[in-house]
Amino acid sequence: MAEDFMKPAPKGTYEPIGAATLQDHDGNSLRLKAGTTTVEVAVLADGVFRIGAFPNGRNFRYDTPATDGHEPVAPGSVAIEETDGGYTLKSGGASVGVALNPLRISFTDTTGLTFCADDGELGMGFFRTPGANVFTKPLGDAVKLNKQREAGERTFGCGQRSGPLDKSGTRQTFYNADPPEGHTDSMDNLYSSTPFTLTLKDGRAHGLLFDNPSRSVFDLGKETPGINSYESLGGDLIYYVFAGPTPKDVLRQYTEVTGRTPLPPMWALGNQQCRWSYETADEVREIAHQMRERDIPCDVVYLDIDYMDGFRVFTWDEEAFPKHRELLAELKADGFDVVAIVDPGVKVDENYPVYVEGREKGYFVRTAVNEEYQNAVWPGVCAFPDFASEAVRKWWGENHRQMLEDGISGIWCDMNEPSLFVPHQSTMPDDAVHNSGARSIRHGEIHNAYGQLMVKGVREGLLDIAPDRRPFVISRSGYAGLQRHAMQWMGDNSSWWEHLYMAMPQLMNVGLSGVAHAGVDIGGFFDDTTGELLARFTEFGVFQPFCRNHSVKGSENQEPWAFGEPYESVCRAMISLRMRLLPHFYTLFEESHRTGAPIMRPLLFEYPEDAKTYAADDEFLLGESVLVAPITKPGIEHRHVYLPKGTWFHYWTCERFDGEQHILAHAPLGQPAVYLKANTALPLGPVRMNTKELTDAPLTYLVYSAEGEGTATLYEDAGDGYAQESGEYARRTIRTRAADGATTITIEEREGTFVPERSLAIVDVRGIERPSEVTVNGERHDFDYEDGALKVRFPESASEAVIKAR
Ligand code: MIG
Repeated sequence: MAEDFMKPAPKGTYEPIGAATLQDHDGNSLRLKAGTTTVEVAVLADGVFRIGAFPNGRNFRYDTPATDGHEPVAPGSVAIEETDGGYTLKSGGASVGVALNPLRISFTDTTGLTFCADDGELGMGFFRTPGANVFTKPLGDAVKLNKQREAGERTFGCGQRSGPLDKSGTRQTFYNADPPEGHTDSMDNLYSSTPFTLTLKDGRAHGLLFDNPSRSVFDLGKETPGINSYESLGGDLIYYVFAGPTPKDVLRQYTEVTGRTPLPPMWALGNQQCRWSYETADEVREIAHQMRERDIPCDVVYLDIDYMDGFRVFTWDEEAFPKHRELLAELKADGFDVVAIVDPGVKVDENYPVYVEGREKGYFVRTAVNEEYQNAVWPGVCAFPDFASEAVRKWWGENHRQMLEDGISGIWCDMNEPSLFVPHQSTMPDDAVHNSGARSIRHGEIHNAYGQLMVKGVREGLLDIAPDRRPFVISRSGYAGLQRHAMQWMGDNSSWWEHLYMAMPQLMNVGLSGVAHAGVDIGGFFDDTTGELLARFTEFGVFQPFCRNHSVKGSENQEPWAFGEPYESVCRAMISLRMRLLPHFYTLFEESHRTGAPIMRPLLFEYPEDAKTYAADDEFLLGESVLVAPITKPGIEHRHVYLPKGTWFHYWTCERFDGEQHILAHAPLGQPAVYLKANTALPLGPVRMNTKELTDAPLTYLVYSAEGEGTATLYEDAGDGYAQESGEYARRTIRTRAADGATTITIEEREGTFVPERSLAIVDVRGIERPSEVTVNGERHDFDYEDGALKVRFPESASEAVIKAR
């Protein structure tokens, strides 16, 4: 059977669910019966619906890793109405309609638009194979859902992908794997699977989560233009529908079910330097030293697999890293946090306590014939923790205690698809068994969630060990809801211009799929980069939520200084700009934590009614107000940019543009095309070598002013810990209004009790003529005006500042 595990089992014949009858109902759900299948239709929150079909007399269960056992609180007021031939459940203006004969389900949003209607003929159903048994079909019957695809409907999301933003008319496979070098469209499934789509139709957004962590395929109008189908190898048929009607609503609704990104520690937003591997303590010291010596801001250095003793997790190579505690303390004193890699494979070694303990406690995955499942990874032959079990996750988490006590700040979880060496870059067979927990589960039933269950254990462990700190966990693999536990990096991209381009649609779809904290390796992982590619990659990379340069063993060095001038200066300037942008990034992280909104946003997220944004693959918004359009080809300085509705200013030259327009941007090396939205203040901090460096330097509100008005937000807190949850944060709204020759900027009173260190704030207004006078809170005030920039300083303590320039 071993050689068959990459191939799905024979599927059998599809049988749609037929007529159903009502069994019972409560305030927000109906239970129906169709043959031996029980179907539940529930309203979980306004605009959030859940459908579950449980075949063969199986019980209801929704506790997949996507929800992590959390269920939104049902709304108080669901109206259940009997209709001609079925029922309607209505809540908050959106509804689900259930027709009984045959059982077909459809939805209506608050604008009255019907969406996600079952295909009349195919509906939902199961693939039956007479005579199948647990060896021929270890996962039972495959399941399939068929929905009508409306004319003009466009599909986005689908988590981590290699192709363009728009997935309409394609087939997408969800099966976590460590793909061959050089991600391309020929293998659409990568390390992580988020079986979620966001669709747009007439500017209205809806979402669908097909919650099944076994191998799944979405066909988004490819096989049959009028059908979207969603299919999994086995298990139950559970899906959630999110009624929108804006993309923001869909992300809020989706993350109500799958969870939101916790606030990261501030240091994790700083610049990070990695390589496979900095192999000795002295090499790590040298990298840290170079960063400081060359004035290149850096918060984090990484330890890749070579810090371990023979790749045994939770050990140190004492020769290459003698006295590692001293090394970590020295780095800390110099403002560096250190993140270390931990893979799931545990070396089979009788003299290695982690293995021996895991084996004795029965904590490893078993084979179909109940032996320890073993395969080779970096350490040689390994066993694999059964992360589906809570006890195993707890044990795994606890194993990080010494690392944290030694001074490691964050944990990087790699190879957790899991990736295996035999055969090369394969993964665990579907018929392996997870039986350390409450129930026995075939690996194939939860394959796509293995990595996510690992990082759940790591995050919870770090929280137990250091309850006052915010855990920092990176994962390569994940499933829907990964954002609750870890941030995600995109794995092994290549040092190719194509991959600089690909990073944008990839990260935007990841963001639309709930994972806001994400990034690709700057400079590219595989292959050798060049000075120009590194510089252009960095021009893009510093705008990612996660900013880390990383590359493969044996490649050319690609630290920011590796190619000399002019590239080193470009990298320094870009990384310095990143540091200046941290107040804005942090504000976006807090918004995402509260609402699920992505940080790096496709234009369509803010402008869903403008169809021209749907193909804007190579530009993005940071929040609402910063538009970035990187250069992704060698030897050019110009590119096309689409500016959406509104007034925009070029960041470097202050040139003004009206939106809903295609323009040609000039972007010489060091000046990537960045545009700021008029009247939307951008909070900029000082350039620091790291985020721990104390500063009382003023904060600058950069405002490009044009007739009209706008608002922006600044959110701040201590940058780590949890005091913000009891009110120790500071949120300010900044309003800008330009009319009748005067620009008025109101920095509203601070909400929350956090008080920043600085004593001064600066308002820096562009796009206006030299004013004849400036007033602050009604009093005439000093100002500078130079090169078209008006600067006004005022005390940070001003509870409200109204700055008027006329
Ligand atoms: O088999 O730890 O994606 O970032 O440097 C390769 C070594 C294992 C893959 C990760 C990459 C990391 C590398 N790892």
